[in-house]
Amino acid sequence: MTTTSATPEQTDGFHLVLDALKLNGLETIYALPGIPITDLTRMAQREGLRVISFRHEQHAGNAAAAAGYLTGKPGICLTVSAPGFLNGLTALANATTNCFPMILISGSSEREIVDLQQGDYEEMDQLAIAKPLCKAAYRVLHAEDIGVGIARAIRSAVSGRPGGVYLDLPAKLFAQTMDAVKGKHSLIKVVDPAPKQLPAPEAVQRALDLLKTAKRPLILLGKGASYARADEEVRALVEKTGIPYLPMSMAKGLLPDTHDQSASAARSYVLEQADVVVLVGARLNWLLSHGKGKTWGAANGPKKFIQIDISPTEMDSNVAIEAPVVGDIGSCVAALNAGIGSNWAKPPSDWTGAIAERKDKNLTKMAETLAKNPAPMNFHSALNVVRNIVKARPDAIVVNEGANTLDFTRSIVDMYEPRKRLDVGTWGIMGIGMGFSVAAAVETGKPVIAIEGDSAFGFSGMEVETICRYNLPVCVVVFNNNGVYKGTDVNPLGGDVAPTVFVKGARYDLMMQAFGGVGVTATTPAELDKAMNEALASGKPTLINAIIDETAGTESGRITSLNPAAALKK
Ligand code: ADP
Ligand code: TPW
Repeated sequence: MTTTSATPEQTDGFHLVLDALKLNGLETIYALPGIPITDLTRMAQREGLRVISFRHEQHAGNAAAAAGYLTGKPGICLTVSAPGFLNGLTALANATTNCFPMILISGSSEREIVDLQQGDYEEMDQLAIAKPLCKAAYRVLHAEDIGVGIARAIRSAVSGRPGGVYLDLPAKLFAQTMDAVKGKHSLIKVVDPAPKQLPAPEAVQRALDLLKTAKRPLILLGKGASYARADEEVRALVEKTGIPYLPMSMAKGLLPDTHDQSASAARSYVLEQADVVVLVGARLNWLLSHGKGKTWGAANGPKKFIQIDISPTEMDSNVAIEAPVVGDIGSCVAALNAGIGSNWAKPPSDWTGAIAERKDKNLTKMAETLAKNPAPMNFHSALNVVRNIVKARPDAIVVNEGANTLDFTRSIVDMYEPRKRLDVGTWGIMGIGMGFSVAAAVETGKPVIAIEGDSAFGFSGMEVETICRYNLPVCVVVFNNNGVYKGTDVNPLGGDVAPTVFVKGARYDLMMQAFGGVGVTATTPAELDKAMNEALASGKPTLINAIIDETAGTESGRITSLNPAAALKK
């Protein structure tokens, strides 16, 4: 091995990295160039990989995470050292928290200098910093180990519970050369990167036995079930058993939200009343009130849980799991389905009937609210438009963030196909909007509709330039109510405006126009409908500044009770 540039018989670190990615079908890189990876991005493009270049690494990282979720292959994010790496790290940690597979590849300084803290350009011990924030972290020091490094990163990202992986590539690695034939042989095409994990037959039987005793069964589908791509198996489980189901936010559309057995419109009732709950790729975390308390009808006694998950340590994380079924969702659900014959007793009609009654009542109430046409628009009248657009274009991908904007979109906009809804996920993080939108458009070629609170949009707003640069079919709708949550807070002392308030009447539409996209302001549902339809028909990057009543909505949306001050008010 030498560090001179490669001759025709030789290859180098740059090419080995790119060849290893290509060999494993990883052909899109979400990146932000700079020392030491600028040439890697140029060479990647020359070698036929697609390089999507961002304005901030967090959004490149979010794009990689969304790509991982949408394709089941690890999304690749490439950054420079120290600050670029740190900017990407939030996305890596968020991907890991959400069980999305991605690999953050960052250039770094040489070990000799970093370990003696001698003050290199953008010096940082990146590997040590990344380790606690992701599923696995590796560094490659020698060109001949690049193949192994990338293979290990791929396996770590997608096998078992998926997550984020960090791969540290010191600058000098890229310029190392080695014999081209030996280099080629050093690369690994990963065989079966996410192997099936079959559940034990006795675990399946235990689950079936418990399910048979249920008087008020419920199936809860999480984003793990969407990710698993076991769409037909999941549908068969729901339909063969006749059990009502609830989708978590990103599991909406795994079965169409309009499905007869969807209990979404009777959510509180079914969570409170169910006696046996089947969790399919959903954790009993804060989003499900930890499986405890009033939400779960604690007064009616404890529930019994069947939990299907690939991670054995997820079991009993919050409450006792009576029947754990550990394995991949496809295999687990198939095994359960095999034990559910045509003579399976459907749930008692007093249970399904009570749910249907509540659903009818709530859906009628919702229809009345949606039919109103207040001036200015509120969340409901604006989302009624989005609801109808998505109904007409069920293949479009909906990206969604904000507080009220998130909660109302989730409950009002029905989804019809699997993996069409991307949102703030397990952390409730703001800033995923434009990164997720770019990846959704790039990976699927489908239209993307991003429904964004005005605060939420601000976290990634500069990436509208990226959307314009790559001419992506993304329609961003900013729900502009002049602030975080609402625009009505007042500083009691005068002077500066309140911390939650923005410039009134901000023209977000001009941001898109600045880069050659379409920017429109919509003050009525009719204007919003027209602008969205035009965006979908043209496929042009579009930003609609939708003016929403600044008094509409509530503090923190539906999670007001998590604000520490709420405890003081009790
Ligand atoms: P939600 O937020 O929708 O409730 P979570 O992110 O909390 O969903 O839970 C997803 C769960 O799905 C995780 O516990 C993860 O281990 C699991 N999971 C992800 N992929 C698979 C798979 N292919 N098979 C089984 N479980 C999976
Ligand atoms: C990384 C805290 C949660 S929701 C939100 C913030 C700042 C914005 C709500 O206002 P928006 O929506 O978007 O205008 P709406 O519909 O209510 O008007 N930093 C990060 N993540 C989170 N979750 C926050 C801050 C937060």
